[in-house]
Amino acid sequence: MAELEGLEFGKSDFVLLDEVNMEQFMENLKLRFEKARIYTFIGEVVVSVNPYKQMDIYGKEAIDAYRGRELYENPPHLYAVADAAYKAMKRRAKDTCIVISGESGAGKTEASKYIMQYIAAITNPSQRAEVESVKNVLLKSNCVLEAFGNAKTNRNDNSSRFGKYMDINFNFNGDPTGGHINNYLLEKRDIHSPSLFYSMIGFSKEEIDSIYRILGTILILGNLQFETDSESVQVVGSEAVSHIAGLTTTEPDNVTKSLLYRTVATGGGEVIEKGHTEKEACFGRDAFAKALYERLFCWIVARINAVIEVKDYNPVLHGKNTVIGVLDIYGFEIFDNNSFEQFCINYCNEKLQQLFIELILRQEQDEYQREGITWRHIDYFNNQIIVDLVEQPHKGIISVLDEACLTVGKVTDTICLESMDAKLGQHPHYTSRKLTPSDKTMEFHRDFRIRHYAGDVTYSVEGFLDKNKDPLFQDFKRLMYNSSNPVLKEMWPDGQLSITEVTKRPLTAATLFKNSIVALVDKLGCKEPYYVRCIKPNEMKSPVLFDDARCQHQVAYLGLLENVRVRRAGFAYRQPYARFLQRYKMTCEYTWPNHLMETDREAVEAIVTQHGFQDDVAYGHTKLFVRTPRSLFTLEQERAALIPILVLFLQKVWRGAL
Ligand code: AD9
Ligand code: MG
Repeated sequence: MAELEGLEFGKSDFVLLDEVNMEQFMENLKLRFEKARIYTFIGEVVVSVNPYKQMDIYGKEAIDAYRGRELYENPPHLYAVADAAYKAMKRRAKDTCIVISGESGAGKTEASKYIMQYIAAITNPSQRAEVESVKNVLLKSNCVLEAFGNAKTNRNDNSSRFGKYMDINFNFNGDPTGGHINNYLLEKRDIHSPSLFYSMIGFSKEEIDSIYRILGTILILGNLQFETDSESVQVVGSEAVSHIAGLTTTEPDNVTKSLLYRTVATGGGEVIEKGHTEKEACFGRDAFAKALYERLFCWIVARINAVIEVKDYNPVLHGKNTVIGVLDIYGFEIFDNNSFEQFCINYCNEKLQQLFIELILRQEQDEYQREGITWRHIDYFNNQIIVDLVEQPHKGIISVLDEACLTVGKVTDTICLESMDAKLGQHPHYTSRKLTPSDKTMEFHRDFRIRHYAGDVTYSVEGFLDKNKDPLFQDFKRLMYNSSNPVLKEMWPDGQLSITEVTKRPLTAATLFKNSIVALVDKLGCKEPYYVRCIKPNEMKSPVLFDDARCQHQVAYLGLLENVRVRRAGFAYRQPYARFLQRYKMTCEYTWPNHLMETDREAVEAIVTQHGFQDDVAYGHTKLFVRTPRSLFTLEQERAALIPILVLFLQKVWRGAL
């Protein structure tokens, strides 16, 4: 609860509001934004508003001010959370994670970069070369991934089209030893003009050459046209094909064949070649370009992981290996036209909200109950019901989609929508709009609506099935696998299967995505979480505009008010009696060097009473709960002042002077 700034900048912790309601919350948020105070705490959570201008608050001076300090000693800042996560990791050997959430353009990626920079700045004070090189690679990997994974959208000029979770591993010294990156669903639209990149780490010349060749192929595919003459489909012009063959080191004839035909196995096990229609050929070409990009991206992530992987770690020699995870993942998206990608992104945000509820709200309440502390129950909306709507086996939307994709024969998006309507029509968070003619066109809607925790989103079903299936014909995979370029071949191991072997259907895109998000949530769930909640102040990318309605909507769906309520009703700090005693027993005459009381709890009571903050605490069955961090701050200061005296004392004892 930093109160170090004057009140003209508003309250630096929402917990300090006179009353917890939306009006006061928004007033404070707006005032702080206008005074260029873009960060505000809710206890340990940092709420950040995108300033849309360069701020002079990230330099060396700021880093020094936050290094090793307690959260409440400085004004709210990303560095304060980064330091808290780092301290928990270093002092208590806890794995921690920093979850950065918010909608597109709210400032998540920028925040993750500042956090990484901070961690890089405060580690390895002795400048050991091998640690410096690890840090360098970790920071640089971000540029490479951004060059590949970002695109300009109408909501953000530099929008991440993939979610990124990065684990940073630390040794017992608290220095980074390596890391690991997971990426989630690279959006496959609008990536026909990849940006070039320059900072390659650990790639061989041959690999870099291959990357450029693949990018070249994608660009050519983007311009490749088909024409239909006398019933057969042709590629327009012959240069494109020979270009592609040259770049991918494959045979031009095979390239043409893959573009115009597909191999199919008949029911009797016969293998035949079937010519594409022009439409199918276009579809195949686009799927090929997208798959090339996607595999290239995954391959680059895998290569970066190979470089940053922790090597030669010996737990016996090096102690426990701890981790800080940083998650930067696309926020909730509501566009004019929402499709499969938005469906996945929004599902992911439901899962993260569920984790937030789980960790912050429920755990907090459960603990008070367990410890026998009087506690007023806080009502909050539990979005599990929406998570179930999407992911429940046999019933949820993903399962209906998958079923439709696996059905042999022609299942269209509309048929799939009917099946969803039939199964989910009664669900309180699902609305079918199929039977309502749209007002202007009198056409029937082909969409469904989900009442997300963040608001209603209408999804158009068009293209859902194609995007959910693996749309790439096996012929392209085989073409790539047969390339004489080893790098390319490595990216397409599934190309070695013949058509009769490809019987088992690959997992659908939605199921793969779901599995990766479930794994992510498991990973986060076992770490101590820290949160950065990003808010986008306006749609104009303006540094001066605070759009009240837009901001209020975000505050509502991020659950920030509930967060404040829980925090206020609760206790900022807690510790088992024994641990508390061990740390602070030197500050009280009754407990130093050892107490004579019956229980540790009584000894702790003696310390608390001696320092006069008995009204600020509650005694649980096993732990002491402290309402405001200030009380603890006093204890910490006293302890810090006593330590040198104690050391002197002990030295004298040691030398026999006493
Ligand atoms: V998306 O879900 O990837 O589309 P993000 O990641 O939430 O989105 P991003 O971090 O890319 O948003 O921020 C968008 C833009 O806002 C940046 O390109 C900056 O121009 C601007 N921004 C965000 N945070 C800051 C900041 N702390 N200081 C200055 C900022 N500018
Ligand atoms: Mg981003």
